[in-house]
Amino acid sequence: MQRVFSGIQPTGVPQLGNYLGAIRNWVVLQQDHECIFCLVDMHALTVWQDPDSLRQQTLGQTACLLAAGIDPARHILYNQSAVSAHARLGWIFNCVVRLGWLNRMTQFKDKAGKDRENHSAGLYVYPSLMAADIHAFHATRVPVGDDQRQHLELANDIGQKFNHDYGVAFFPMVEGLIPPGSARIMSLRDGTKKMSKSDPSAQSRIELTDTPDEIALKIRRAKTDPEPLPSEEAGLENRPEARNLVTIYAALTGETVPEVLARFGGEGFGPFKAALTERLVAELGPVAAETRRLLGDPGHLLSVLRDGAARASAVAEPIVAEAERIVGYLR
Ligand code: AQP
Repeated sequence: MQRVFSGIQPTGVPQLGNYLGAIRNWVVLQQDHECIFCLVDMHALTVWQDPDSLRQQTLGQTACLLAAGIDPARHILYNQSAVSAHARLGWIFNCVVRLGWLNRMTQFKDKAGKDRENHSAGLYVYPSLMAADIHAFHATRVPVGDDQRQHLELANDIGQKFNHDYGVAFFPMVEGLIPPGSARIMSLRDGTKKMSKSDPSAQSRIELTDTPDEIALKIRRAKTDPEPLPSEEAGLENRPEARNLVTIYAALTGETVPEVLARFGGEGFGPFKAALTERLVAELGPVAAETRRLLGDPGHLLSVLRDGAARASAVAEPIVAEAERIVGYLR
């Protein structure tokens, strides 16, 4: 059985892009893979986090993931900082990765913007820690959203360079599982910007804990343009907000964009937004209700994470100890 590793940053409440690009796919993969799911709090720290909020968000995301269908009895769910293998292999990979490779990472450029000098070194080396997250488990499959494609390629480059530098065949190649037809879900306020947990505007995203009324309001207020929806996909050209809403609808129903347009093309946004709200509420309503219930018992959430960390350590420890032996650490 192939081993899957994937992570999510506890930087806020999971949003619709996290759900459609990652979490929904994780739930399905549990059927025929050995899965390790991680709340990557060390990655979250690459951007300033209020300590109490980080703890709270880690528990909150645990509740969301359990509510969405992650099964911690059959698979592993834990937070990254509780397993030292990540930091240890991350350091080795910092010494394997080349600066030129990191300089090409578009996510760093996007997040740092023009103010590069004032960002943490952690944000810059984020991709080598991500490579360590995966390789510490000898995971071969990594489900991620479309935005993580470049980081995954780098994880393979780092693993292969380690193998080459030390003359071993130790780290396997990793395959990204990017859901078919998956698109980047964009902000509801600006169709050219990715939907994000940490966007300052809560109106820009649907959160997994939103009530039906909040979902309805955010979709009603979602930016659109004055034209009706087109009947063909070509008509979405240069209409990023319209494209985004149609993409979300298609992802929720499993239809293609042309199929959605065949139904709604020619109509204004009013009826389409109402239909979209109905779909969102049907999909996310039960997740939000279960999340609220689980948040009532933080002790249970903590015990799920602690048990997951012990099991994750048992898998990663021999792999990382062997990498440490290969590089020449004295024990
Ligand atoms: N907008 C998106 N569309 C599709 N997939 C997305 N993912 C995130 N946003 C979108 C996928 O969700 C998984 C977990 O993401 P993450 O929390 O590790 O980091 P992120 O991509 O930086 O997500 P956010 O919400 O934008 O977090 P912040 O605001 O903290 O930077 C990944 O598989 C990602 O592809």
